[in-house]
Amino acid sequence: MIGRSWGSTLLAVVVTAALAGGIPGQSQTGPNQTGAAQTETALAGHDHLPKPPSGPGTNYAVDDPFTAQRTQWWRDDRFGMFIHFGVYSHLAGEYRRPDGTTCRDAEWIKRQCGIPQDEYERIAARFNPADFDADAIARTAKEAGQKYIVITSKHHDGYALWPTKVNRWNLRDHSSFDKRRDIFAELKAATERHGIKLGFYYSIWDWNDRDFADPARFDTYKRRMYAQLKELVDRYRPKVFWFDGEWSTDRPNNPWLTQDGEGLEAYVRALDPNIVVNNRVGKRRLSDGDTGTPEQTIPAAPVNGQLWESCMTINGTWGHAAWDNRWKSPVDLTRNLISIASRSGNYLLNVGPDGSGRIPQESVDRLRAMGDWLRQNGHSDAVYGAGTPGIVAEPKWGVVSRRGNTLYASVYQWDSSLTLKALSPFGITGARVLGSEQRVDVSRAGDTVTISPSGQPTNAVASVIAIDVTPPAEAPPGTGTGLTGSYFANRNGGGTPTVSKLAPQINFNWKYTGSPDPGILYSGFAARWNGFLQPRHTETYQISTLTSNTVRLWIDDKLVIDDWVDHGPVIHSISVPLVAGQRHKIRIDVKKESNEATAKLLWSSPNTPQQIVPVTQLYPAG
Ligand code: FHN
Repeated sequence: MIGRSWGSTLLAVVVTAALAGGIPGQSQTGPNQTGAAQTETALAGHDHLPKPPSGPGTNYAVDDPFTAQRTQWWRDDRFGMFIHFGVYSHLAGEYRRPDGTTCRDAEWIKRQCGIPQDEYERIAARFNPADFDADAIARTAKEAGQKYIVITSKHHDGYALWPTKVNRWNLRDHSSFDKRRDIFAELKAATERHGIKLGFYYSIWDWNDRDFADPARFDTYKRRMYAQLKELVDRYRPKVFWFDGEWSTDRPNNPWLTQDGEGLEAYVRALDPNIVVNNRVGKRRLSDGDTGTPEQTIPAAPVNGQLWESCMTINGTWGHAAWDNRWKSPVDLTRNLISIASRSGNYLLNVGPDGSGRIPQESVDRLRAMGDWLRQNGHSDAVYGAGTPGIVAEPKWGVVSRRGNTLYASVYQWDSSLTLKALSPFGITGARVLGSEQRVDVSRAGDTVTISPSGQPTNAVASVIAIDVTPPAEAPPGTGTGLTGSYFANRNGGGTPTVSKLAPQINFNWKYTGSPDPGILYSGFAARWNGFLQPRHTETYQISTLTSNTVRLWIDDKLVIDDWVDHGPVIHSISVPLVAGQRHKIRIDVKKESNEATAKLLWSSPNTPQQIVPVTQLYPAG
């Protein structure tokens, strides 16, 4: 791409230029009367832009999102509120063209209905969300049981909902709204009052910024984007950045590349290492960000290789559309939540406030109904902090989640005899229907568990039967220190390693510009890890490698994964019976041929939630 700079180069440019007291902006027409001076002023104010790590020796994998303290709240909370709100909300989903015809859409209405920029600016000038009530919004989320909120800070139309200084295309500078108000500051205060985390959606794709569509000036756009993200962090300390608009498309052309995602992710983590970042920071892959983003769909099983969150509309549109009455039922919405939690996922359920800033009553009613189920009978134990059971298969009559050594069978189709398929040995010490005194018998014959409630269901959405189980004792944590790492400044891993050092975990995301060691160029290298893997349970483990480029895995001298062809980020998995406490020999070979390099070793088992294999369970070669 002409004039494009990659990853760390750009970051250096952003830091250098800002530190030099200003970055040349692009004077633009319209509300973006972002004269160079204003851009420079706005960006020069960021003269302490963090300088993210980059270059040889950089590992962009900052931790294991499956187990990091940083993501613990996200993995426990399970249920969030998505909010799509902006100028498009003012149109309520319908645009009447000058010729009298009408066109319908929601947050894409400017592009899909061909609204000229000057006309859209006139519409924006009338936008006045005077009824935006942050406390009411936070209370609605709380009553629903939604533990975090992700609100659109800037959607594809480029319009910012906070008083950004990077341009004038925002709620403060281009609307009929009270210029003394800052709805994000109000929402930050309200969510804190109600114990709800706040995050921001931010669209990379920008229909408004002239530099976005110009390959020669895309970096100028990126500098503005970086500056806006820093404004959001400095002003509101978000817990989540939910990026979007990363896909290749036109009108305008979207030149976003995986290299851009590498730089953006590093930059956001340098702004605040605690922020949870979704995979649309890059190209929506397993090696991008912390969380996967299935949209309007629910994976049928736990996702291998990445935390995940299903985002979904509560009717049929993200932004407000007065004509959209495709409201999902409270039963379906609640069962979606329970099913998602039983597969170790999060549910980000959307509301689209209208042009005045109010959440439609139909949404409020459905969210309250979901909260009612969660509050009843302690049902929330089946969701918050719960995940895939591991030791039983998902039944047809409902779903099963697990917290510690309690299973929560959420029964959609009640019956006096409910069977489960056991996937590993475990005992049963008790069972109870939440909210009922009825007797429940649970028995096991082979791999069939039979649950026999004696009474009636307690709830039309889902009745929950808690079952206390006793899995086989696990071996104590190991005393491992990691695998022996051999790193080569060549692509074939031949000869003497350039660098040898202990690898506490196999959790490497070198991407384009990183490498195993400062002495190894990122243009091409090879790596080998040898040693022993020690499980804590005697059961069948799913051992997975998440790699970009090539991978070979041996366990007990048997080649079990072999993909020696240069590939993009993919996960390979193998089921292997392992013995608790026993040290199983392991060897992993990878090489970087081109593009980006990633190498992660994960495992899961009926009693081991998915994670990067921990250091305590890895031992160096002899
Ligand atoms: O184009 C957007 C769309 O408007 C909406 O924001 C959804 C929400 O995830 N994301 C994009 C479509 O994938």
